[in-house]
Amino acid sequence: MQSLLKPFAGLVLVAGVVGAAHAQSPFAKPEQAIKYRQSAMFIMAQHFGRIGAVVKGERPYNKDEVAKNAAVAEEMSKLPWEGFAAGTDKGETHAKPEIWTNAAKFKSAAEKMEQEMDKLAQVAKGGDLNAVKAQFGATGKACKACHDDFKKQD
Ligand code: ASC
Repeated sequence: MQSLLKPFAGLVLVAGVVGAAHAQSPFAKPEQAIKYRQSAMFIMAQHFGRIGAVVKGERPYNKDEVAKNAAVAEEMSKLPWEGFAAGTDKGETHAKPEIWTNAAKFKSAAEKMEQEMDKLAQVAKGGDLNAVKAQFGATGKACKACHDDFKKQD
């Protein structure tokens, strides 16, 4: 009996590993992962955009307001990535397949954006508008670089 089952032992092991990988996903459905990452990006863009309005002179500079917006954007910048789970490349998404086929490059582009967003939050606390302007530009470049490579154009 044991020898009869042996050929299936590997299969059971693979099934177990695949099952565990799926069980680790915090999302019940792929659509939820997509919505989650888009929601984090949306909130981040809203708060980054409010700083952009100050940078462009469309909104008066208020140190505390900019610092708060930068802190929210920084917190959001940490969230989207777990939403790019396996099997979430299809559906209502602008995600390019390269996110999964070139995962190392995507990870480094994502980390670059997180780092720049973190710097923006630090600089914003300082209250120097010119420094905020410079770091806003650097952060926007990191957003754009990742979008150029990994987001389909609308
Ligand atoms: C934003 C926003 C982005 C980035 C990008 C920067 O405010 O929503 O996606 O900045 O446009 O180039």
